[in-house]
Amino acid sequence: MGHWLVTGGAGFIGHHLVQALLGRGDGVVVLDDLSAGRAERLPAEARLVTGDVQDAALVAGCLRGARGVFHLAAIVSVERCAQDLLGAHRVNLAGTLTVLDAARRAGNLPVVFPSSAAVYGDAGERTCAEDMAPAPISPYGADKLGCEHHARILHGLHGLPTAALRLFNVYGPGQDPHSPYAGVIARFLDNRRAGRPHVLHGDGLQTRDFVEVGDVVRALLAAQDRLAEKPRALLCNVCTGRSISLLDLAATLDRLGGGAPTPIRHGPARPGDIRHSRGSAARMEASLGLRAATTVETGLARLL
Ligand code: UD2
Repeated sequence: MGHWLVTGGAGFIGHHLVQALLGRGDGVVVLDDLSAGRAERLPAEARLVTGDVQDAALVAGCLRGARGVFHLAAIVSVERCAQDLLGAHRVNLAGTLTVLDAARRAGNLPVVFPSSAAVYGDAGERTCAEDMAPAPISPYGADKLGCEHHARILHGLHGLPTAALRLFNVYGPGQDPHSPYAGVIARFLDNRRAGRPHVLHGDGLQTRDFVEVGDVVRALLAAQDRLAEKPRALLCNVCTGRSISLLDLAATLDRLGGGAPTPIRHGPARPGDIRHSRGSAARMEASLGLRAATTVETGLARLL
């Protein structure tokens, strides 16, 4: 059996996936430009190739003898994608197209990649299900939607097996709280440790569907298993189906962590912030045979 190529394998989700693959005895090649990822968190058994996913020859080289691809390399910050439109578009869309094309040329190797809840845009109070018309409101979401289309089209044209997983708000160990684009849970935990107040953007009543990184890794692996059973173009949410407000998140942290509650300040609302985000987990259960088992309470308790 050949190795797995994991692009972005030195990143937050990527390094958890690499550990899971190595843990079951699989070979792994990581392609990462280390712009956000960190080489030191990769186990020694993973072979690291430092470079750009837009480099077709490099990607082709990494795929020699491979059995499939997990394509996680991306600029994941919604804000940064809006500031650096072309740069982020090249990495997120052209980078994905480079990987899909290389996988096709290498003999239709299966490609699993994260899409995002961002493709739904602002769905109001509705639960986001895959049969809803996507309506991204950010360049990041538009590029992720473009990746989904290309994956489905290459499956139709050439039979390339692909799976696009629409990740909701992912959290867990190893998420860098100091990046300006850190997720809210990493930031709240860091505030708590440092004795700093939480700054809520707006009233704090916005809600999110928080999914633990271990569940995301299980979904990525299950998607690859489904593609091995039968070539197809899979598309599904990875979420818990439940959402909580930021105020409730802060209160839950206080309750689980004990000690003095972390004070809360309210700042201006973040421009373009989505008010509510909750996914339907029905298709994930039906097509991946998987449920996001970790509740926010359990996930937070582990992080504390
Ligand atoms: C998440 C994803 C993003 C994209 C998007 C899709 C993360 C880190 N980002 O963006 O990649 O998939 O969903 O819609 O998961 N907030 C505060 N105070 C803070 C930090 C955040 O109030 O100190 C608020 C923020 O304004 C937002 C919520 O917390 O309302 C969640 O923010 P986030 O940056 O963790 O994630 P989000 O949903 O913007």
